[in-house]
Amino acid sequence: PQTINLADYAPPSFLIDTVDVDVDFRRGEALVTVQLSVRRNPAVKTSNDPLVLDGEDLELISLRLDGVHMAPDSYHLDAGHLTLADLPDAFSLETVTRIHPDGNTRLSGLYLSANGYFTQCEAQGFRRITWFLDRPDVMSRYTVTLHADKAAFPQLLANGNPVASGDEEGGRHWAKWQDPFPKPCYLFAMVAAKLDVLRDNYRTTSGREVQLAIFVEPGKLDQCAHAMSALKKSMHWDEQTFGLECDLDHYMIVAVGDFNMGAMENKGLNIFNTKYVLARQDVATDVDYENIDRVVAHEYFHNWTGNRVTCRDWFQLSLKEGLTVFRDQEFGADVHHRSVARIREVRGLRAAQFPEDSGPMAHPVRPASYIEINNFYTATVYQKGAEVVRMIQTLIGKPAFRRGMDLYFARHDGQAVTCDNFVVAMADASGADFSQFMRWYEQTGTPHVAATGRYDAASQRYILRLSQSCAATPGQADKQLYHIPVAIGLVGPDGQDLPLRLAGDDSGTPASQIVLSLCTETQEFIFEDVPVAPVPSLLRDFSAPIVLEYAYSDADLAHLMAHDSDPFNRWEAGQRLANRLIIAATATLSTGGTPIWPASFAQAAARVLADADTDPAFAAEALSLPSEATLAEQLDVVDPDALHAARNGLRRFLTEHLGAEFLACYERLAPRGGYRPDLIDVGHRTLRNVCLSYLCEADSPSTRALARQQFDTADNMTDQFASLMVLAQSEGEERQQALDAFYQQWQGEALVVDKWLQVQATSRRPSVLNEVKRLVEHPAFDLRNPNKVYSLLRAFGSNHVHFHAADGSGYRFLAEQTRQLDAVNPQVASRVARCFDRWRKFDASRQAHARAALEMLRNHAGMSRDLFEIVDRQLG
Ligand code: B3K
Ligand code: ZN
Repeated sequence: PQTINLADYAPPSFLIDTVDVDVDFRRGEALVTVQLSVRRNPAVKTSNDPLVLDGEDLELISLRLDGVHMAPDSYHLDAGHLTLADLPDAFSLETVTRIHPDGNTRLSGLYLSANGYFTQCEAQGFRRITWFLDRPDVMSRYTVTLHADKAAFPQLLANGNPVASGDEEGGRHWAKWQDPFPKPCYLFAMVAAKLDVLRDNYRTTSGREVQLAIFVEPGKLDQCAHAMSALKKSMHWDEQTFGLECDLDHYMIVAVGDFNMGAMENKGLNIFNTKYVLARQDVATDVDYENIDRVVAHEYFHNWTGNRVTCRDWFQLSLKEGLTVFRDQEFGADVHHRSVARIREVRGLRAAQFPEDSGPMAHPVRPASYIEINNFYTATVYQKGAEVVRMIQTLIGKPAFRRGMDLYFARHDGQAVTCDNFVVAMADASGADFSQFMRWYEQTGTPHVAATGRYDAASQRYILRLSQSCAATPGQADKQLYHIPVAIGLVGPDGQDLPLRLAGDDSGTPASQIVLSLCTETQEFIFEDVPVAPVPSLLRDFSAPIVLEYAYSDADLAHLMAHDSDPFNRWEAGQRLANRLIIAATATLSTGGTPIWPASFAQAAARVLADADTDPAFAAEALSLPSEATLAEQLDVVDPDALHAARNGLRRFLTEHLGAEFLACYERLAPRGGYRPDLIDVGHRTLRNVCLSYLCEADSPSTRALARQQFDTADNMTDQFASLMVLAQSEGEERQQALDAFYQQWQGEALVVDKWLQVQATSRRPSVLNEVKRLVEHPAFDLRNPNKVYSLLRAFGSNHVHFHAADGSGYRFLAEQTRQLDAVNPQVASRVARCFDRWRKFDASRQAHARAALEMLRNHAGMSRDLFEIVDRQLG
């Protein structure tokens, strides 16, 4: 397969001003008639370039140029392209194409799902519907007419506004939609289906009425209220925070059960995975409710950051994704719990993005090349991209950041632009120099910053020395220096922040926290008038996506855990302690020893529990240990069995010492009746369920009874699922009973069945692979449904200890499933294959098993481009 390079970008030779689409759905086929008004791009000098339209799996029926039928010898058709030469400067082109949505298992382009037809065009699905210049810098005005059987497909939807509709003979009907905004074709969407609809409306600050609608599978209307409220909250938040109003008359969300990713921001017609729409207290957890808020907000925010201002090319993907994730993060922080939101973001970054950045798929936030663009919707482009935007805000401050956003829209509304355009707007609005900062977009890898501190009592000075480095990554041996914002405070012995005054800076009153810019390899920062030796609180609120090393003593960490005014660093101090203990214990276990856990750690956890009532959600995070995937990154050669035993050993140690405290907390937080997904109740449930999971480490009849009782009496999915999760680890008979009862109760709710699969695939029990193999054959599983695949197969691939089983059984199983999946849905197959990314971090024998599994995959006939790129890099 061919590699596409950013360096080869050239503007399109032709532009397409208007697109008139007519789709006739008949007997499992769709006849797509499209009129394009095309002209040569005045910005491109050459006058005789041919027009090369993209097309994939299309059957061309006829072609007319300015109304005149074109004979097959007057154009050129090859796999993927329709080429027309000797064209006038402006012309109309009509194509008639037949497509087969019923057989489209890739879920890209137009496809059949339960209740009707749906589309997914980003990144390159539009070419699977019709011939087009399928690239984001070609923006056009669309009109869409749909025709279909009226009884089977009562809803006919497309982007923009409904302009006309009517009946046709044979029980059919049609509807015409017009989108007033020019858009790239990746934002095109249409739906022909039988769905229920929840309607509402929203009035913007300037008085515009927006009609809101959420379409769902019949019978699910009682699961739409939360998504609707999320949409209205998002609209309000974007007006308040960024002065951005909705520009549409109609904003529609359509939920579909078969969907490759989370959701899609098509202009005015978002299409969502049901997972991010449907919620009711008995079927969705608190985390689901929060995720729905975030994803609804994310897609809504794209209307400005992505749709009004879009990407010039797919290398600029983070222009819209990094920025929009940052926006949904800030929204989530405002409507939920700011520090817990931040903690979870950083957990996610460490568990997924850091490993990605030091593995075979490492790529810059703005990649320089790709084989298949769908492989680059990654933690790096999304989450690290959001961190890069956040660093800009941290460096220039919120008011300047807002001015930068305003300037960005003033300059680029209606355009397809690059990441540079965004950063230049931020620089111009703030006066800051971001030239060195741009390396965050270009270099791969996670920088490390080593910090040392020295207190000089005689001169009352504290000298902080920071040194940056970044290890070589594939294709980038030498790294240039980064511009790293390091937010810091100095915590005194009484736990208060000391006032900070940098030597040579006499301006204003000393702050309790400042942002240092580390731009050289090593830099010293001297703080004056420091009355006592402080404990430095470094990288507050995780001000940069780096690894910060500082030789904290256990006492320093306990001090920060108890007192740091920065909640993130209070949490971080506990993570550092736990991390240190687990890594040391892993080494001990690997060499046949028995770890000894310090009582001080149990005491620190006891203090967290004792203070838990002030902020239970935070306490829950503080009591949760770093994940095995995160811990594994710190080891040169991972012994997954020892790591697993070490981490669980520390959990059991806490249970043994704090059993009474966990139980007391569990009982104190008993539900007060009535379910509310609000800050207080969510905090209580989260902490209570963390206590339950510690209590159940004992796996005794009494703890199983406790979990079983919660399972039987819960009036909400959060509590029911939390108890199922702990029972699923148990060796007692309660395990199978609970799993069976859960399936009996929820087999009609697809999203709950996904949870049932996931809880079994992620179990610690030694027999998990056999259970997963049985579940692949279970009627509840379906290789064609991405949610099922993610819940069972990818979840198993994230089961650190069992996927990396010493005998290679986990590798063989997942590779074989991936091979079968690739023939059905390459995008999903390549996501599952990413579970193999870290195979080289394990011992020689595991590596040999993994290599054999990957080579089997690489050698299979008819492998997709998607999967090829992943496996080829992994075998590298
Ligand atoms: N923009 C879509 C992602 C499309 C992925 C294509 N493989 C969802 C989002 O980020 O909002
Ligand atoms: Zn997005």
